[in-house]
Amino acid sequence: MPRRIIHIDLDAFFVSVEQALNPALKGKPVVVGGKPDRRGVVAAASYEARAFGLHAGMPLITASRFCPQATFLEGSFPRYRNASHKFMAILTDFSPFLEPIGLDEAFLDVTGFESIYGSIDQMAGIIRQQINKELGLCASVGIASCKVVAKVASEKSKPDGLLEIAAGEEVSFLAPLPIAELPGVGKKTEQKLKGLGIRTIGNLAITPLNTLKLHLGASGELLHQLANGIDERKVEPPGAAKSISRETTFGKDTADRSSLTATLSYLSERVGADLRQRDKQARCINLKLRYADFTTITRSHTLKQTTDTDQAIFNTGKQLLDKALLAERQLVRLIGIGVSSLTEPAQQLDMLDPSAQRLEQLNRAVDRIRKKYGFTAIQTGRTLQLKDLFPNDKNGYTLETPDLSL
Ligand code: DCP
Ligand code: CA
Repeated sequence: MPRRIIHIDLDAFFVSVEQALNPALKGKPVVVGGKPDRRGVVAAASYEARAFGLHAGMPLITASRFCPQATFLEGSFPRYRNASHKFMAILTDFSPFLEPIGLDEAFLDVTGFESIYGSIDQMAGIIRQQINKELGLCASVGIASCKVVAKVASEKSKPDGLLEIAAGEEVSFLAPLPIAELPGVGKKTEQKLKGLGIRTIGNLAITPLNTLKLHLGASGELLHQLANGIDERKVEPPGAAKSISRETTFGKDTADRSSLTATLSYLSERVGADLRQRDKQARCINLKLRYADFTTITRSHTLKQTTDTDQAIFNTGKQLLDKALLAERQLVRLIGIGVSSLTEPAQQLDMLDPSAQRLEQLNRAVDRIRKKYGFTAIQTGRTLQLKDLFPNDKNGYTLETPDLSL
């Protein structure tokens, strides 16, 4: 049975939340990211500001030159998180098959729901109205038979739009669009494809698979399928994880502290990214070690305050590791780090010290870049050392444990 999938994405999210709180800002060029005399970049720009060429990632100082009359706001992450929770709660009322992506985006599988709402198009209309009424925000919607086409359709419908692609029209809808508009094509891939004379998604769809595999490796095959509107990926509700952990076995048992620390740091970043993707915080940090003789130990520490930062996970893991290494002098075969006692994020974060908030925002920014360019696009000094230990590609290091999730 052909599926019907909705992709929904809030317009100019951070800015729109500010405009809903202060209606005097509506219809005006507004930027969230900070005052232009501060170093930093635009996090979100209203569509009125975009008309002046402003966009996310642009230095604030450049933004203020292009559009001096814009209102520049510091913004408040807890406010956006709060709005995000309300947004997701509205969506849950419409379908249990909900997959949130970040704070302001989600997929819904609504196959068969026509009979309840008349049509999926009408259903999406009701969802958009409700979001507007309850949150004062505009959402754009794409409807299609698979995730990739629904996502591109919502992007095309922006702002405040709705675009449904009928079954059978996926390929003709995608074909004229520039390759950069296909999810999964980042800057590097775009350049490579252009080098091969491939400019549109349609060009990509008819390029022989072998050519793509030769130039792009395994991701060539995936992109070829997506360009042809073939995307079997399911809408996956996140599920209530009780704990999140990552572990790996070393190729050769080791007692080398810097290798152990580098691996721990990398695994902590993986756990942190997963935790933030689920929008959860953790109270308990757990370290696991297996020694050369296969005895396995776990050591745990309970934090005073819940966290979702890579740094807190690593720092606690490192203390547990140092203690364990002092107590046992054997070579290490496997190392793992995990978090448990998961809770909803604390809402009073803005009352804490600003450095905690900055760290939170830094981690979120790193997550976004990694989502776009691959996990190893950003590395810390500590994990760089892993280059000598494990092979890596854009998705991360190839560790001995092929499936890093437990
Ligand atoms: N964000 C950020 N830094 C970026 C990109 C995004 O802080 N480089 C934040 C601010 C955005 C929010 O994430 O409001 C959602 O990102 P989107 O890419 O969905 O962008 P917007 O919602 O702002 O605009 P659009 O209407 O294009 O979806
Ligand atoms: Ca958005």
